[in-house]
Amino acid sequence: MTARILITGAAGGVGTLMRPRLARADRVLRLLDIAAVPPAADGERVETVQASITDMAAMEGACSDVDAVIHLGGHSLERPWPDMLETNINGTYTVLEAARRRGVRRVVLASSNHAVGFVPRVEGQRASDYLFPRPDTYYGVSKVAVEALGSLYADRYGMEIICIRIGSCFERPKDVRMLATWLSPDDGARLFEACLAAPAPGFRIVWGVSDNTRRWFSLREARALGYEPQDDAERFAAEILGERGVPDPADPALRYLGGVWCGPDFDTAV
Ligand code: 15L
Repeated sequence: MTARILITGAAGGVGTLMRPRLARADRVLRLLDIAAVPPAADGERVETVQASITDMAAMEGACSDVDAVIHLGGHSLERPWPDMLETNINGTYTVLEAARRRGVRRVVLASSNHAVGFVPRVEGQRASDYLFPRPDTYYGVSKVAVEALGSLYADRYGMEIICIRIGSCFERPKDVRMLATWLSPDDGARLFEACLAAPAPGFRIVWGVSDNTRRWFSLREARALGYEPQDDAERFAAEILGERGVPDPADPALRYLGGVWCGPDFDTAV
């Protein structure tokens, strides 16, 4: 049977990386973004929707005849509070409420390491799943709210909600911290597939990270869902350390899970 998966934020960074990787012969991807989504290529089983995740009528329409939602939409960097409130928090409420109204039972929510960014990093230890929130920015607060909304919709309405605290999902790690926090695009797709396929997950919070040699985060809960990472940022280590130099262990960028986002000067200018 053909499944239809709605992906919000489909024209964004992670959405663009996931589009080809989540394509399957027995699946239609409904790609939604406030920006124009590139149209379906020949043979691609894709529907495109240009709409805001804060528009309830549009989101209800987008959730019609959908088997699951992957919610990536929203700001992915620090922004002034009103932007976070409207797009990330109200947007996630709207997505979850529209999904509920249209009977979509499973929603995968993109959370972030910045929900717990102010957790100090302990050398040789991996941050556990379900860490209590310690956001490092308004963006981090918005991701805590995303998780809280997911928890509410799971408990109140019996929906299946998986929040992924994504590390750094890019084609390749960009700096020394990302040798620990990298989620390769291929592993990202493996993790989303596990989230879509897991039987009766209820509510979960998992780390989204590859099996990096220098990994800071637990993979226990993600593996329990069926995720089997296959990439390791270590293959980029020589190149990145060559470019950036070996870091001072006292470097503030390595002191907290959130890296430079925890610095006193980190603001909306990023
Ligand atoms: C995030 O949540 C951001 O969306 C992304 O741009 C990266 O900066 C990432 O975290 C990170 O911490 O590397």
